[in-house]
Amino acid sequence: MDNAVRVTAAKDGLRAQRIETPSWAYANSGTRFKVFAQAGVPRNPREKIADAAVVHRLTGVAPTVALHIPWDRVDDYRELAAYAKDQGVSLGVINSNVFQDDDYKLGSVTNPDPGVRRKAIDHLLACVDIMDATGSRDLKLWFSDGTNYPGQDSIRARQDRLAEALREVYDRLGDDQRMLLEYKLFEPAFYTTDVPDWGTSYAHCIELGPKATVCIDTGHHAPGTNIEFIVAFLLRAGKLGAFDFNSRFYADDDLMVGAADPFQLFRIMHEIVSADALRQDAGIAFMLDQCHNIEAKIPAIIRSVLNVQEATAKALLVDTDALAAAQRSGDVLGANAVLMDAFSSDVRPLLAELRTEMGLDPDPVAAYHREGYAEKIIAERVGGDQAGWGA
Ligand code: PSV
Ligand code: MN
Repeated sequence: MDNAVRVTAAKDGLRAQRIETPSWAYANSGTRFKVFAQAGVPRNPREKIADAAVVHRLTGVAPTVALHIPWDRVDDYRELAAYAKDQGVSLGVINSNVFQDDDYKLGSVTNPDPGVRRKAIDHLLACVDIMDATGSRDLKLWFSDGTNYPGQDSIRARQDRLAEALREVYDRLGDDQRMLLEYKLFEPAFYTTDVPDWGTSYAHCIELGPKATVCIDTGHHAPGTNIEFIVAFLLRAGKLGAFDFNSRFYADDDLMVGAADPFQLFRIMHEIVSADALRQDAGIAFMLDQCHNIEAKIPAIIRSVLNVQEATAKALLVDTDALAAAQRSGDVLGANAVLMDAFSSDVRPLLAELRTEMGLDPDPVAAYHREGYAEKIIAERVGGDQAGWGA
């Protein structure tokens, strides 16, 4: 394939790419030390959706917004979906939340108390009802469940309880609905976590069946973990369902994707592209899961979308023929050079050109600042309670 053909193919891949933004990234967030409120922040799910629609209008590749229940609880989800449609976006993954009630101190679906387990499972089932109303395909499950001290609870019994809960929710899914099981090494539990890694998630998903797949949150690993290996393994097994993209320097930092380690993001996207899994019908949801604690939220989300696009563009520009030839002949340095050439290329002009072809501003961040949306929401969103964690 010559370079011009590769650039055209890369543009096609980029044009078809879809990146989902999270409703909570538009709201106030912080650390356990302090949440710094920002002016103009949404006060309800509709205003979050309106902000997500701006991101989509300027980038052209972010047409869905993920909801988090109960943070985005409304009386009528069909009506919310219709509102989203009017804004030019649609509702995406439903994120369940069984980590913020007092009842969940010792866990949710793995809690030793069957009454608490019932409450948690009922919430997950209610999330499937919401999916029916919004037309969402995916239910995302993340459990903060675990223990802090050796002996606190039976590790094995907790796995049994987890499997039982997952089974009940799995059996409630419709034919076109899926379950995404997210893992996280630690926090808030510090000794054991009930779904700490991709292997645990994968094992449960295999046991459950084809509608259960793994969600990789890039911030949920031990430092130094080779995430692209996990991506490659799960792709091969047909069990990669989604990404929660973000960056981490230390733990679950939830910073902008591509900010801490753009090379890692490129390596991940290279695995995706080489497995031909960028296509929408490959069924992988590419989502952001970020919190913008000190930076302006909407431009940070736009920047994040652009960062994913840049890593994807580089991955699409890899000279696959040269790479395969170098790999076949055992040319270690040659193979590595092919990959590094693609990573080192400046794809910003290509992306700017693509945006112009798509009828977009070539610089979405500049366009955002120019059009005065930030000033408009600061002026309009006065009074009421700003949305944030737990609201
Ligand atoms: C947990 O840390 C997590 O990554 C899950 O995806 C949650 O739903 C999300 O964060 C909430 O911010
Ligand atoms: Mn996540």
